Amino acid sequence: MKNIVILISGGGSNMAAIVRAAQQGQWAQRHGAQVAAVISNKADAKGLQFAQENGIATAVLDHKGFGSREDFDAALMQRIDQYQPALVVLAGFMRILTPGFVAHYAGQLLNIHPSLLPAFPGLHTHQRALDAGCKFAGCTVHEVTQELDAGPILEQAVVPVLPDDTAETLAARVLTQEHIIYPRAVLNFIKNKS
Ligand code: NHR
Ligand code: GAR
Repeated sequence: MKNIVILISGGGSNMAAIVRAAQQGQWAQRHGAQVAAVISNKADAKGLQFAQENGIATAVLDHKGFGSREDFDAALMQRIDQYQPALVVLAGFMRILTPGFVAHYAGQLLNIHPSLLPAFPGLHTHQRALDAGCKFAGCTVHEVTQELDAGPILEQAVVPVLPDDTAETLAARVLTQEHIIYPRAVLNFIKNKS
């Protein structure tokens, strides 16, 4: 079985979209793949409950309990490797990962970023797109490399920016597209791995 481990920090709606796609698309039976675990760096991440309700193993590893990013990432790797994952998926995971972590999962680490990369890497993407006067925005699934939000692009989706948009209304419109492209990118990745 190809195990998928998903890292979250919050709502977990992208994680839930992937879990639902795996259930509805019978990924286990048809592709030998399953979401094996969901790991959060925040104990109060809402997505943890969804994962538990769907019979998926969960773990919390609070980065605040570690002295350095390297120590946190080492502990995170140990947790993840319990599941011998074929793929590690960042889904609203909000901690920048160390070079050691990225190297450990080279070629098997994906992220979804809420902008049309290479525009607006980093944080606060929706407000930055509004401030720049963009007429379109969107989201990008990419492979994670050492350089933040700069790895090879696998999928993108575009949404219009509307005249009265706030960062919140734009984020919500982008998020609906994230839920479409991320499960598709994960499935394609799994299929190409076999
Ligand atoms: N790590 C590496 N090495 N490369 C990438 O491309 C990564 C990554 C870790 C996370 C997701 C990314 C996004 O999609 C991601 C891509 C967090 C931050 C950040 O500044 C930036 C980008 C992303 C995720 N985090 C702060 C930090 O100090 C904490 C912010 C917070 O806790 O709210 O780590 O946008
Ligand atoms: C999503 O929009 C995701 O693209 C973004 O956070 C949201 C998480 O939603 N990720 C980042 O900003 C990473 N820095 P979710 O927890 O409901 O999937």
